Amino acid sequence: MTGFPRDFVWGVSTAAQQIEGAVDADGRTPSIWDTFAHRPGTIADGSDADVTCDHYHRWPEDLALLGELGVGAYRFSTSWSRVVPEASGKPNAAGLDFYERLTDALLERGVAPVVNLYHWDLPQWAQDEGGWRDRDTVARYAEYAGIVAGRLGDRVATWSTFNEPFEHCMLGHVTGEHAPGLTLPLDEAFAVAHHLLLAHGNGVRVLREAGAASIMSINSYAPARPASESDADRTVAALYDVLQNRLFTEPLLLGAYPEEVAPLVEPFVREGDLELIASPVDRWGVNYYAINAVRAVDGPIPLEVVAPEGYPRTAFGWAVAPEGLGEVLRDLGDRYGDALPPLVVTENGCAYDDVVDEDGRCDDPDRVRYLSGHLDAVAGAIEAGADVRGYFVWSLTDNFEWAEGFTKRFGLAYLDYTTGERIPKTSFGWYRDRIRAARGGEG
Ligand code: IFM
Repeated sequence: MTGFPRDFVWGVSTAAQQIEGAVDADGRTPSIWDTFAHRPGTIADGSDADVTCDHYHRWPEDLALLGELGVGAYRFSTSWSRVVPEASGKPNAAGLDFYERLTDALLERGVAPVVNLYHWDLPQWAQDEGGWRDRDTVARYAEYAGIVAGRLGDRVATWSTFNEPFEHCMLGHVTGEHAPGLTLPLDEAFAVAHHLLLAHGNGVRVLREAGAASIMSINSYAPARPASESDADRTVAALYDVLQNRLFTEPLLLGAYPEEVAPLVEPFVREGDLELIASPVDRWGVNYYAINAVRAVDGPIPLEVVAPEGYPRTAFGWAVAPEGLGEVLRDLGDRYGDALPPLVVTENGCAYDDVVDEDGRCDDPDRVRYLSGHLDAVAGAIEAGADVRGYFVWSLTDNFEWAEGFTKRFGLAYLDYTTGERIPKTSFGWYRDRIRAARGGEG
């Protein structure tokens, strides 16, 4: 059990759209994901996000789970369409009350709230006004950020502006697999990328004005390997590395787009944008799940991402490759040096086909192996010099896994979607014990 400083932050992460349900309660209006999920054929099991884990009503049970786990921090996101349900921009007091109750209850339990302002759930009204293709959405995001920070800013120390803009941009606006389900040509999608980044910059400004102590940007990383030795696969693996690992990171850290894509983004960039985007942040959120292999294909998107050969796979088909996490943590330091703030692993986890046995237990040894291996990789990276300050498991309970609906279970606790019951899995007790041991046996 070496490698974890005593003040290392142990946490779990969730997202509003995936857990809250209650999509029309207390004034909330639809997000793009509510609209998308109700469109036939979009979600693998034909489900929607109307109820999910019903966290909006059952949050005290989820807080009790956090207490049992003994985590020091809980990362959740606020739902924009719960806080600002209409294009008028008027704040919804009932929506803000919910997040205030949650925040206060976390603080009472000694769990630090980590509030993420955007996890892919744009209000439908904002999409109808043009969504992220439209620069005006940046200003709407800043208004929303100011409203949340105005209500919670005196209690929440740690904030993040966005989660995984790469996936939201590409899956939502290029491949159409995610909401809002657009299939824009890649060059038009760079408008979306730039506006997401600009909104982040505005978010940092607004959060600083509200006195935020610590602000994060959260991006996903996946080492990219060519699927074969062919020149075509090598070329698209390099392109994928730029898009997945550098397109969002370099403007944020260096104030410049990677030269491979800069001319394509340039039409959307105005004076002062890059300075704002590169506003200093305090922590760097790293989401990691797998190493990817990339192969060349014909079509408007010239590449396909597949699992590399030779690794065990999760139920999602993703490679179980803990060394990839170590590689990501070390490479960020190598690539960006002093420009890189201290790192936090803000998501790491795996989907398996978990079942509850006749004794009511859910045994998930594959998840224990996965998490254990990845924590070892984090410890190894720290020993090798990476400045990693925290680790958050995705996720507290099984939840709505976007286009996969409820078919993919990532939770430390099993969610019975018929009764809403939360059943801690073996991995839940394992994580609790691992946290205790890392803290030197304290509860
Ligand atoms: O469930 C998602 C989460 O919303 C964003 N990061 C990846 C997770 C697993 O796919």
